[in-house]
Amino acid sequence: MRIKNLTSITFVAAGLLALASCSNNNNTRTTIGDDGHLLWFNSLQMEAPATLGPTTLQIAQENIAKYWKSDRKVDLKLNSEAAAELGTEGFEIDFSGANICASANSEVGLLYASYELLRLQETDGLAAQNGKLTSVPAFERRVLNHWDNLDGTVERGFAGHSLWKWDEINANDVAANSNIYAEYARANASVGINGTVLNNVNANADILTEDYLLKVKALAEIFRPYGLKVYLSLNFAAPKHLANLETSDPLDNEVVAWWNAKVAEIYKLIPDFGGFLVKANSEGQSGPQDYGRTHADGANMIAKALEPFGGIVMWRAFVYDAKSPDRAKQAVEEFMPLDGQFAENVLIQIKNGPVDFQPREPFSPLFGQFEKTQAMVEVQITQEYLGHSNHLVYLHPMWKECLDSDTYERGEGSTVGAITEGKVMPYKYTAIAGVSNVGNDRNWCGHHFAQANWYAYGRMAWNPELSSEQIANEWLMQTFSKEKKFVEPVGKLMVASREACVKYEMPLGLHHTFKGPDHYGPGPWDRSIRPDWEPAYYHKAAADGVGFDRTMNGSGAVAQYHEPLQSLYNNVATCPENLILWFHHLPWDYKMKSGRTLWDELCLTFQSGINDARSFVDIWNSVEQYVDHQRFADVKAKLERQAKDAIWWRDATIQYFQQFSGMALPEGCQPFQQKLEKLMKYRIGITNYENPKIETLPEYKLE
Ligand code: BDP
Repeated sequence: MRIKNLTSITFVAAGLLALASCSNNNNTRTTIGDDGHLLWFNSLQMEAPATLGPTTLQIAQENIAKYWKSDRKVDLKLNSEAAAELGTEGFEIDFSGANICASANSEVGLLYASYELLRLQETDGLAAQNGKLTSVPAFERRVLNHWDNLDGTVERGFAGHSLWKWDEINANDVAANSNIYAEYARANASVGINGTVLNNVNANADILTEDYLLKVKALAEIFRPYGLKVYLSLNFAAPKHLANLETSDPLDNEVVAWWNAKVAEIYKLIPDFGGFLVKANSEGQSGPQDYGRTHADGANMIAKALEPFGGIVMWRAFVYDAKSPDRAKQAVEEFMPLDGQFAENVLIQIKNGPVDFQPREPFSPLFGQFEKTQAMVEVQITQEYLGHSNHLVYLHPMWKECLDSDTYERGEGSTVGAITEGKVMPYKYTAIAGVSNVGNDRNWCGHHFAQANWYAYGRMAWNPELSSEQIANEWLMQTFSKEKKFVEPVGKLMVASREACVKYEMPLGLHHTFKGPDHYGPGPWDRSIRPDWEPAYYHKAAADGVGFDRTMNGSGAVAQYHEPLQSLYNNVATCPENLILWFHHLPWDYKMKSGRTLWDELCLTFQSGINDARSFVDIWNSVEQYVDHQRFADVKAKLERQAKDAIWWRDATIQYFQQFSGMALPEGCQPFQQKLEKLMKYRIGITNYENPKIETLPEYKLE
């Protein structure tokens, strides 16, 4: 059809819309949110916010004025008398009177209260409320880490390009900027996220130039009414790069003066600037060790500059050396000798596990070991190792597993969560970080269900007690449909999806068996420029068995855990089987608790992961009537892809291991669909970590 003029375009568009709604039955909400852009505001059909304008209080008031549907009036009250324990961000909602009364010490507390009310309304949670609901965030700083580069690419980003259009950000007329930034800030505020690190930890020093800082200021002004503070990743060598100093030595007076002046310049522009995130002396990034100084010297120099302004340093513990026989031990080895040396406004930002965001790792032992240093957890929301934005993997169960892990370091109950919330030792600052999965894709996160991970991260950072089920269900109700026949099965699917991914990617404690460097797809044979980037470093598959011996007879990493964990992990008979190959190298015919050999168990666990992924397609097909056609089709295609990928992962990993075990597939396993030789030849064309473009995906059949 040739479209001749504007009128006919409108006509065609209207016709398509009409068609779309005809093709769905009554239960389906065919809305303008079909493309997923409205996130969890879909059920409210929230309008796009203005880029700039209303104050925090006005946003809270408008939330209620526009979107509150009940006859009961809501009063928003600032500075209530009873509210001291609510702190600066908490709120109380009193449902007992004729009017519902929300009170808080600050405007942002009321803003959070308004989102809580809307969430309760949209998830049928109001009826259960009759007394007072008090809500105070568990972590003071609930931060997103964007690994966004200044050139617009996103490291490990799978949702298009960076949201930040640095070339287009208008520093002189903030209101003229795109309102996507306000939409982004609103989404964060609605789930309690109050900080955002705008740039990649592999930081370009240029972010600290005046040109960029003016743009950062413009973004900060858009974010401010939503309670969202801006932080930046810094490049430790910035004094050399930007000011041509001869050194970036943290004990050099000129360097110290440069940072002091730079920090003062930032606070002049952005009075509520949150602070810096630092990746130093890791994977080629510069750091204090370049000058014979320690992480503490480096962190404290920056911390001192920030201190008068209330800023913090989040100094990452992600360090490892190519020559080490066990990378999992290195953060403890490098940071424990510095315990007690860090300034009060330094937090050590530690990945949940000791290696690198694998589908399952034990918790990092550094959390418990620190006695005098504030630790914070870093989780990864973007699915670097969990199927990128092609797989539906709801990550909350994985993060909660870490927060709920008991370190036993300060007696029973000193969980990672309790420690980092400052409940075990008093912390001046508490924080949590999540590596963002947001890009400029229309649906923000690449996969519609990846939005749930952004949502869940915020909800967890505010309240780590919430269950995975609750968060999944409330997200589904707001994002898709309140229909019980939809929420129940799909909620279960979400909660099961992380374990499914562990099973089809790398079960029983296996880790890092990916194809590099994109970390998508199986590649246990893969080679790299560094031995510790090669899968064989981790799986150690050989004729005598598989797994990494981290016992006292092996690398000794178990010794970094407090008793009873040390003995529990060290002893193969007591080591949890879901981590057994993390801690033990075992013969292929090792007898598992099920009575099966390790080999059979491995094959059958992969198969069970395939079955789960396959069942997700069926579950999704069964709820078609409750989902708009566009999101239904998008998710269906990705779920099919995920189920095929699960077979691919199994085919490749098991056939590769079979070369060493010499054992056959046990009964209950589907035959291989593709031969190892062929699978080893597949190359995936991913460049710049942008949307994965798989050019040569092996052909798989689902049936
Ligand atoms: C690894 C990523 C790499 C990051 C690094 C980090 O592969 O792209 O730069 O972590 O956290 O997981 O610094």
